[in-house]
Amino acid sequence: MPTIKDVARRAGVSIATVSRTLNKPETVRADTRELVQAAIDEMGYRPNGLAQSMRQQSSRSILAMVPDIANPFFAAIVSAAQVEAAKAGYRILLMNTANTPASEDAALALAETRLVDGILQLGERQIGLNGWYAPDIPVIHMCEGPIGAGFATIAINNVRAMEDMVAYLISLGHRRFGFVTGPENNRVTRDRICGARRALEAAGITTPQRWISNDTYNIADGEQAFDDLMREDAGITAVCCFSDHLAVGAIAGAARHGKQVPGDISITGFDDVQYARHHVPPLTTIAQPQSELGNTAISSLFALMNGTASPADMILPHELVVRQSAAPLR
Ligand code: XLF
Repeated sequence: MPTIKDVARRAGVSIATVSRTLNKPETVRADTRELVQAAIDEMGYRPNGLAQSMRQQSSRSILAMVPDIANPFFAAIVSAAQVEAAKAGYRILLMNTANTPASEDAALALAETRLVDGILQLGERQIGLNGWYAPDIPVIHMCEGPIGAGFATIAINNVRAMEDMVAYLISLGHRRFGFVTGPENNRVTRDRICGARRALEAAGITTPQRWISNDTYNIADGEQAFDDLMREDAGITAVCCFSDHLAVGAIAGAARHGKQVPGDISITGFDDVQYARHHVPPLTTIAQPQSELGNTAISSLFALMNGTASPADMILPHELVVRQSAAPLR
């Protein structure tokens, strides 16, 4: 592999000139820059990224910690973040965490060794809590992050969002619900349960509802949860799922039980992922502004990195999207 020394020799300039051409091109004369660039191209020289980050005191990399890369909800957020970051010459590195402590250790190691300049934590675990100390690195918590805890969390109001969904289903005449939630210890699951209870209470509905919690927000768990619901109460008329993935699984479960959606049973999602409008039936769901979440996270992270802002929470708007997977009670 050619080194910077080889390039300098081929271009007939000093190593310092090659280095300045790469890192501060504006300080090098145009004809010299062309000579150096030609040597780089001819030799296929690739600068050593690690050495460059050390010199520039910046890796120009941001770590996105994603609980589940198979969920298009997170993919949409990271794609938007990547486009925004690229405008400032930053790249995004992705870590699939499954919300595990081990992933925190790995992220911390990257942060400590300065291989990343900032972190977007899209999952539940709080960097700086959970027993690991806050590294001296800017972090934006997103989606599942803690609100009002002194961290910078960007998310929707999950309590309100689920309250809106359940109030809508109640307005369609539903009274017997099954709730397919995410992991019980997950902050957004707790918030969404709270929102559902508020809507039930506000409508004076006191009959016991069925709650099935899951280890994940995944499709397979949604299908399994539908079986569990039918064992507990086959007369449920609406199933409120805590993600679109869970709703797709629940709809598959309903088909196995010979139930039409929404004719026999209404099933709703949460997130409004890309496929939600194309699914059969199209999902009634809560839209989270995925592009805006990604863009805002990057601008907030840069503000923290540049010291132009201190950590502050930001609540983005959600929207109830009415499609065909829920219908008035027959
Ligand atoms: O990260 C949260 C939990 O589940 C996100 O809002 C989601 O709904 C993704 O499916």
